[in-house]
This record gives sequence, C-alpha cells and structure tokens, in this order.
Amino acid sequence: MFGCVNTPGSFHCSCPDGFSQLSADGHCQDIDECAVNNELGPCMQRCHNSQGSYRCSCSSGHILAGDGHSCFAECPPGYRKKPVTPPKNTTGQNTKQDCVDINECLENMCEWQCINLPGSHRCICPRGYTLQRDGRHCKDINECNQKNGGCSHLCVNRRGGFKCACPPSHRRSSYSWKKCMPKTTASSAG
Ligand SMILES: [Ca+2]
Ligand SMILES: [Ca+2]
Repeated sequence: MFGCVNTPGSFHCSCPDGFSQLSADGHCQDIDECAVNNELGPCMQRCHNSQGSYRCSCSSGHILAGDGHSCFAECPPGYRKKPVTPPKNTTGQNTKQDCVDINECLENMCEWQCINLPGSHRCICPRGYTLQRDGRHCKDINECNQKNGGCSHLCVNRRGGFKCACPPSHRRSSYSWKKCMPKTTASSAG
C-alpha cells in the first residue's frame, strides 16, 4: 500500500510511478514495462524490468544513448571495437579511437580477390571478367558484344577472354590475329 489518504467515509490510495493499483485491496503492483512491444517495452534493443522501474541496455557493439532508451553503434560502419587486451585503467573513455577497421578480406567476401580498405573493402576480378552487382562475384565479359570483339569475321566468346575465327573460305591474317584474309587458290608465290 502506498500513499493512502483517509477521506470522509472512505479512503483513497495512489501508487508511485511504475506501479499500478490493484482495485480492491489497494495494493500496488509493479508494472512490467518490458511486457509490451515484443518484450522490448520502450527500449530499442533490450529491456530489463525491475520493481517500480525498468532499464534498457544494448547489444554488443552498441552504447546506450543519453535518453536511456536508444542504442547507437560504438563504431562507424566498417569498423569494430578494438579488443582491449589490458584491463582499462586509463580514463575509461570509449571514443572512436578504440575502433579499428574490419578486414573484410579475412571473411572470404570476394570470389576472386579482395582489397581491404579503411572502413570498407573492394572485390576485384581478373582480366576478362567484370564484378557483378553483388560486389562479390565475377562474371565473364562477352567481348563479342562490343564491336564483334574487333574481329573481322567470327568472334567466339570464352571464359576470361575471346578469340577470333575465320570462315572456311578465309585464313587468319599473318599481321593480325583478329583479321581474316580470303584464301587464295593461286599459291604459286614463294
Ligand atoms: Ca576494411
Ligand atoms: Ca569472355
């Protein structure tokens, strides 16, 4: 019971913040603020109910904001908290200086080759391949789609490259592997 006041012929009770009043006997009961909103209550990430109150906390890598409810990432995207090897005996201030770049290349992010960058990474592909939209996989370039690959006659696409070919009536030019010359029946030269 909390704060009951006698009134003429009756009495009136009130409960402190965080408690709700049970109608009949005037007992106050804790309100479980965390029971709603998918067990999150008013918290962004984690909610802990207590008698007459509640408290929010955040998952690993996040810090509780000044409002006591929201969480924000300790480090900017692409960075992670530096593992603290010795126990912190300094000022104890967690600032961005404690964030280190994530080496995404250690996680096999790329089909071919990975370049780690501060705060990000980039996948690259071998010659003759282009990076797909997913940023990870490499796709063969069909060189024949662009100006027939520069071939004078036939263009044959291959994985990682292409080749030029000549129709039966032609032979490859000795000057360029992309060019075909008509076969000459008069082979008297030489
Ligand atoms: Ca990185
Ligand atoms: Ca190709």
